[in-house]
Amino acid sequence: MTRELGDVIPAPGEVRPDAAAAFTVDAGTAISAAPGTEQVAAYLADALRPATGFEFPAGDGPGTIALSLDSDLAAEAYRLEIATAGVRLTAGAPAGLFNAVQTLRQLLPAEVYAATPQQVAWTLPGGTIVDAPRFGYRGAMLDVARHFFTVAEVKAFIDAVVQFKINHLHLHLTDDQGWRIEIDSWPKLTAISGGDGTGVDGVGPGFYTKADYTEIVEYAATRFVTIVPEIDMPGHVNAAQVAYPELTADGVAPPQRTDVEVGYSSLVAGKDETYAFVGDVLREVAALTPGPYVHIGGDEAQATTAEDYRTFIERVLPLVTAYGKSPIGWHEMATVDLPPSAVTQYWRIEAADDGTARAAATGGKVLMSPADRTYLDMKYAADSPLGLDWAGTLDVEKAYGWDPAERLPGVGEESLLGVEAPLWSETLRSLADVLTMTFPRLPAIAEIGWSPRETHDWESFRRRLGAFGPRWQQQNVAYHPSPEVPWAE
Ligand code: IFG
Repeated sequence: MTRELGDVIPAPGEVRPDAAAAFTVDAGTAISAAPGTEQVAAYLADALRPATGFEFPAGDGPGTIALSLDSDLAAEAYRLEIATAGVRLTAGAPAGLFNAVQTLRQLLPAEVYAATPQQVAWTLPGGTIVDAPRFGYRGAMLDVARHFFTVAEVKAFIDAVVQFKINHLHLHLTDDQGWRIEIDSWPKLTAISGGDGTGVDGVGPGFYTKADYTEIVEYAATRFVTIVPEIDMPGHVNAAQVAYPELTADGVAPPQRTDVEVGYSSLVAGKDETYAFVGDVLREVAALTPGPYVHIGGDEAQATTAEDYRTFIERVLPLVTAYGKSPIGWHEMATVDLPPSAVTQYWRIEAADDGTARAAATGGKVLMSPADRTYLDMKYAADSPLGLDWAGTLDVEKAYGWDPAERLPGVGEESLLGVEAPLWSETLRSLADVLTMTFPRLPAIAEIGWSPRETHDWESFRRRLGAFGPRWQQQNVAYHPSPEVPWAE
């Protein structure tokens, strides 16, 4: 049965249904790509061909799906017009057209995600949608240090999350249990700490060569996703110290760690080798990263004195900006005076120090990831087999039921860069585990990041969410059948 024009996640800003204007895609439907829209037009054709079996030739005139750019619209904004004469996608830039395509796919029957031709009427509900994001940064984070995920798995994750207009992927590349990004000037980082026996429970070797990382970055770019690499420092560095003992205070390599403890390792703020190491790593990672951000971690530095922490962060921040990037750090970083380009990622649940609010007060942007609402590694319920529960359990309603502008006193709408849903992998062992923890809670965070506050409504969201069960089944995307969602058949 035909979808309703408003049955989209994230909820669009403006929905004007016109039931008399339904359009049916058929074998004769052509795609008209105005200059500058060719990449997205090709993506759209590739997305629709398998399940429809239609050719989608290039063509103009009535009955086409027409893509065009309109500089009056913001880059990620779009207008989607569905009429009996044809479909028009208009956006401020290709990224906005890509967002329009995600909406269009959601308005086609669930079979549109099938890998083989389906015999259904490909009818789109008539009307017009005008839409634009509330926040520019709508992110997911994948911890590839505790458990390594391959390039193919990361690509599959990207393809799943962009359907909800997520446009940043933060990769947590290094931690106590593993180092997952090749650094030419420090080869033992991956040779040893990306090797056998690394990861939680020693589950596994794995690291991205520079070519692998570039393959991820380039694939993400074709989906208008910005990659944000994280090198976690000064804590969470046991893997680096196993590989290079000169990074420790006593020059003795610590044992490899495969447990889930945190807060026991620290780079040495007073050693010059520390900054030679950090400088080389940041230089090489920045050179591989076209996006504007490099994340330097900064969390849980219990093994670093407050003074050493300050010394370290103050010496490292200029290295990030020297390589042309804006630093992001977990909010402990905000105990130090930050440059205006620095972004504070808020995560703790107890009343945090006022560093984040102070950073916001001086014009710094805040990325909202409160663990009790956005940490997708939290168990759905007490008896969930996967996940942790130190921030409490997290069901869909709790992931949906908050507003980032209301979370921290002193951090209002104008200070927010956006939201991000981190997925830590201590308890994850497969892509299916990743997807089960991600869906259906990530769509809640995606709607908070994209939709106007006045559209925020749990009953509407849970009803719209119910239609995605069949859509994830068609894609073989493992999802958790949360009992709070009225799943469609
Ligand atoms: N906190 C740690 C993560 C991870 C997480 C698991 C942050 C910023 C708990 N740091 O979250 O390394 O262990 O939920």
